[in-house]
Amino acid sequence: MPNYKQDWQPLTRPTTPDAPEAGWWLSIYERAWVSRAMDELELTKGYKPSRENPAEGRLKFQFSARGHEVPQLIAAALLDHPHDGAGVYYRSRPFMLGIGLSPFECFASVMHKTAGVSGGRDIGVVFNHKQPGGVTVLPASGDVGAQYTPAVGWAQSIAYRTSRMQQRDWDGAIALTLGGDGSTATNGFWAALNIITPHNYPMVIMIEDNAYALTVPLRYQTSGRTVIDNLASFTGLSLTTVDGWKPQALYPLLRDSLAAARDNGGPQLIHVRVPRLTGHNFQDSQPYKSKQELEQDMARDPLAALAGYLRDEYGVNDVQLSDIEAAMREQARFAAEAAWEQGGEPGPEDATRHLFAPPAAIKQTAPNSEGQRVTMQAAINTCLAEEMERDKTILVFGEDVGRSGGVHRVTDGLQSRFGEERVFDTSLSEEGIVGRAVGMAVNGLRPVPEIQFRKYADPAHEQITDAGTLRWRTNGRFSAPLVLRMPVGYQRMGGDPWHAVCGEAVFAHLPGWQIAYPSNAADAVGLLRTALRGDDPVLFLEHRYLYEHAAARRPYPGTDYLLPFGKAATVRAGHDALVVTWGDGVHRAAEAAALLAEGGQEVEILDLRTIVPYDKEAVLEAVQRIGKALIVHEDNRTCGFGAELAAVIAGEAFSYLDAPVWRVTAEDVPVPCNDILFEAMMPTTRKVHDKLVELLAF
Ligand SMILES: Cc1ncc(C[n+]2csc(CCOP(=O)(O)OP(=O)(O)O)c2C)c(N)n1
Repeated sequence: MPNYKQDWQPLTRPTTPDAPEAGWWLSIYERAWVSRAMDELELTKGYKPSRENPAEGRLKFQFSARGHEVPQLIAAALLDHPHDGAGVYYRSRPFMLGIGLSPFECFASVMHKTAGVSGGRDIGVVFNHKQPGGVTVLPASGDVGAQYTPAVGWAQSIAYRTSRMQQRDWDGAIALTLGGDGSTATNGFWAALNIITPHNYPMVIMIEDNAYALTVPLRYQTSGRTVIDNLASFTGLSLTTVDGWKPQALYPLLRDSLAAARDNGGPQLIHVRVPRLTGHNFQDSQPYKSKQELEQDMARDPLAALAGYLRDEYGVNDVQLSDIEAAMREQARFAAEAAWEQGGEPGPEDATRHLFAPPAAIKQTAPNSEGQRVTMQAAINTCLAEEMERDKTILVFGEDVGRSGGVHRVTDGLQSRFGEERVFDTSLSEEGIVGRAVGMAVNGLRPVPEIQFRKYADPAHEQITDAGTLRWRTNGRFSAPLVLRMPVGYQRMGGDPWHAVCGEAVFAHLPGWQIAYPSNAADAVGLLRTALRGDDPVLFLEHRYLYEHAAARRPYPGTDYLLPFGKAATVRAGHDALVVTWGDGVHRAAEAAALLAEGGQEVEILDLRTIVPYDKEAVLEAVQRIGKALIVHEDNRTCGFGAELAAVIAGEAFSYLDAPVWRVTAEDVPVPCNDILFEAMMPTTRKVHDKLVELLAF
């Protein structure tokens, strides 16, 4: 028996591209049959998922690609530049088989074995793939449409590497994304089109239109007959359409579209009609399709059509075709058994592995404490410039950050210094900003996107959650080290519901993101530099009031100044009560502590500096020493990060407490504009002071 794990090779393009030789078509046919056989095998007893008796089936999910195989495999054969990138979705297994993922690995994935692409963590059809000198399949998402903007990031990275970095080996590389007809209604699809078309990025989108999104027919997704009709007036996008059951038309169209994208012909959208020969998944028996529709689907099976083409055009006979089918079925069976027997089981300790990069040693130096104090805004700007000078892969972008230097002036002057390819304005799509950053980070660049205000991260939430879990989902094969800068909180004139949101607790709840929330200029520099040199995604929260506020100014700490994440700072020592806080809370607490010191009471203030990871040791040590703790934060109270801290203190330092753990936080409402309402809602110095008085008297 051959070793299918090792012997499985990526498909190649035909040696005679104008008229592919029979052997090439047969390689497509064979692999299409492997895919078909795998899908069919997965629905047989012993494999088929069973709700009633989960132990009976080897699988928990089955998503069939029957009907989609041939176009995907032709695309895979043409995707052969060593720097090509691909965005895929859950119906892309034929494509994966084409680019070199073996049936053994595919089965190990759906059986949730360690040899699978996620080490047993993810649904086995949510793929990722890296191979030296071959196509990179970007970590896919279970979110429909989430594959588009990361692929855009890959395409933009190609453009950056060829034009700015002059890396000639990237010339001719492209990003290809596959997607279903339903996905053309998603934000990600439109965000992608709006980014790739004005910039002529080398990207191909192949829409596999099977006329249904789960049970919902196409007419609910798009107002034209197909998305292609609606896109007719879209400038900068080449549109083509083809039937997946016509191999003689399919191959030249894919060949020419991919070649055009490789040759500066700009973005291409290929619309391929395919039948979905089964339900959406193993549970769906398609009761919503008419008998006639079902018959029509069967009559349009691209695999049967390819068999006919091989017979008619290449003289392949029925015996040869049925021998191939039998051999491929055997191959699928062998791979399935091998995956079940040898795929490997993870240990319980694996569940929490690979959420973050392995800890790296940080070379810590003392900050320079001499000279003129600079604002936090200026300090971040200087740090970005220094790091961009050092590392040519850093790209800074977002709404208004380029020409104008950002609405907070944090990126002021960076575009004129580093050029438009490295510091640029983006389209108004937060999904596009974060999604493309993910693709760039996976590509090896170091993106530093800005979300203009915390509230406006809402449209990017899907990409943010997926970026956080990317390392874990791929069992540590991929990482997305991007630094997502985000202004938070109120400013000098007060607040409002849209520009003054903090919301760090929402992010702290998402696995995989580190979160920095500095309270002064020196810490901001140290943490930003560490973030820019690390291997994890980092949310870098910059408080708007502190951008220019005198209390947050510090001498510039130095060009190599780094601060480790998870190391709190004692900003004021004391023994009567402890305040644990971060960001602007540090300054509110400092003012309250100064007032209390006038009466002889000494409050200690611990500035967490980073929320994930946070310095649990320092918190518990201080609580044990002082016995009274108040948590102060500007985020809303319920399920705020203070609740987490209070639970940990209660759970791990209960016997040291001389008083309840209390919190001073924002009320559970949005930030109001009116000054009276604002004071009533915010954790003001007065409220911190009064609660400390109560705590000290307890
Ligand atoms: C953001 C999001 N919404 C809903 C779903 C549930 N869902 C999974 S597949 C699917 C239909 C997608 O249809 P289409 O893009 O046409 O691809 P097809 O399954 O037909 O290949 C839906 C609604 C999801 N996974 N992600």
